[in-house]
Amino acid sequence: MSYSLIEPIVAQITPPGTAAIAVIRISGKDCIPLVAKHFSQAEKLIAAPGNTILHGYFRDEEGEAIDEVLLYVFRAPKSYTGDDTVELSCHGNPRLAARILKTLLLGVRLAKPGEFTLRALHNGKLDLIQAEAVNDLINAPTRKSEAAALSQLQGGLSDTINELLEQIINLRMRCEMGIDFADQDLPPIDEQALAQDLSSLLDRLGQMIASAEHGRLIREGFRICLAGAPNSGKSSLFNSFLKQNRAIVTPHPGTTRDYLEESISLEGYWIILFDTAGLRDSADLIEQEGIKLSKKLMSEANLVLYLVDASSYEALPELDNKDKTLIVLSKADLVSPQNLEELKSQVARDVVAASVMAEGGLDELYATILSRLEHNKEDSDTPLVTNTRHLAALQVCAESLSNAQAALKQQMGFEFVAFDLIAASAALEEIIGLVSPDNLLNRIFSNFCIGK
Ligand SMILES: Nc1nc2c(ncn2[C@@H]2O[C@H](COP(=O)(O)OP(=O)(O)OP(=O)(O)O)[C@@H](O)[C@H]2O)c(=O)[nH]1
Ligand SMILES: [Mg+2]
Repeated sequence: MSYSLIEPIVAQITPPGTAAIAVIRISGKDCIPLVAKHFSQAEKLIAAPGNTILHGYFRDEEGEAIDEVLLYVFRAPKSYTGDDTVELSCHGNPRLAARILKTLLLGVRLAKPGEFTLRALHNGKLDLIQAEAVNDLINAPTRKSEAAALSQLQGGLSDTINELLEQIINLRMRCEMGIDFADQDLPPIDEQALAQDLSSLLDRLGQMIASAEHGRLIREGFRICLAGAPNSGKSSLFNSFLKQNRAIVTPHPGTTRDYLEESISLEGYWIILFDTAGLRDSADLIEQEGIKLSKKLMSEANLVLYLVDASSYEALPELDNKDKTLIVLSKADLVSPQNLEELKSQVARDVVAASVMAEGGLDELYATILSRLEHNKEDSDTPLVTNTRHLAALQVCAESLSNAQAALKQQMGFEFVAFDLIAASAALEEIIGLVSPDNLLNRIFSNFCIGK
């Protein structure tokens, strides 16, 4: 896929289907006269300054009016793409919108997914982080992920990356002075200061990489697997989380055989919740398959809630994945508070009591899950890294900086330090899209919807 960056492109930017209005965007060189050919107020449109709205009728190629429309006129560079742009809103009848689009397509080609945003990138309206954030904002499933995407769109992460980039370039300049002017009568390079600056840069990068774990949870969701013996109350808890009777609940052990997956939002966090088949030795082939799946889901989860029925507790079984497992004493309403405390001390590890029957019976569980979620949260000064592409590049940058640090320490010569610093800055440049091979751009923008 190769892109011409000038020719006008067009797409419907509202979803298909019946609605109050539909909006069609056309952007690129000379797109305004192209629209004017079909607009009842052609001269007014051609003379219109940027940021104006015109009312009139859109006509087909025979001059027959298709619909009454509003045109939002944007002039370069003050538009989303940075090029001249018209956004046409018509009545939200899909057939009317299709006829208008078809008429415009006589003179313009259809935009590819993400192509408006790609233009904005090329015109310097956005950097690559911000362009990706546009897509994240459109697809954000919860409040936290919306906030992270918006902050990236506003340039929070870009500013930090640019600042780091500047610092790396500054270090490199200092090293290059050491190479180029070694034989001249200049004050020697302050190696100690150089080493210090390098190490504080590495600290900063380390914080950003640490924030990425939390960022990934926000962007990709936190996977919680409900597991435990049959009849321990997993499906009941699953339903309580969802606030609907999604899973079958019966007093018979072995009710759930296949797993169930649903998404919920907990305090703005995106949680992907799994209800699984109860774990036990079973001769039943179907149940065995279900148990295999339960174990797989447990190993892939970010958090396993291992339910044990408080009313019939004997001993805790041997558990894998201990770090990410939280023991839940279920059906807590069936035992006295005193017994519950005794059971908790018998379990002797991270444990919470829960009941789907008692009022507020899940409060402690929700609070514990939330504190696990916020465990890796960095202070708000560190911009959140949510994207795995950004994380990978930050890791390359950190690795190159540590190589530079080693080269400096071992007195290998400033050429070597400078070489590693170049690799470090190249990694950061790739994040903001200063050096982006076409295949990277194609991969990123092919995930966009048409019209963005
Ligand atoms: N009193 C009380 N009963 C509960 C509670 N949670 C579940 N139960 C009961 O325990 C029984 C089993 O509940 P389920 O949710 O089906 O248990 P499960 O772990 O999904 O069982 P399997 O699917 O067979 O593995 C049902 O009769 C529920 O009504 C609770 O908090 N308090
Ligand atoms: Mg069940």
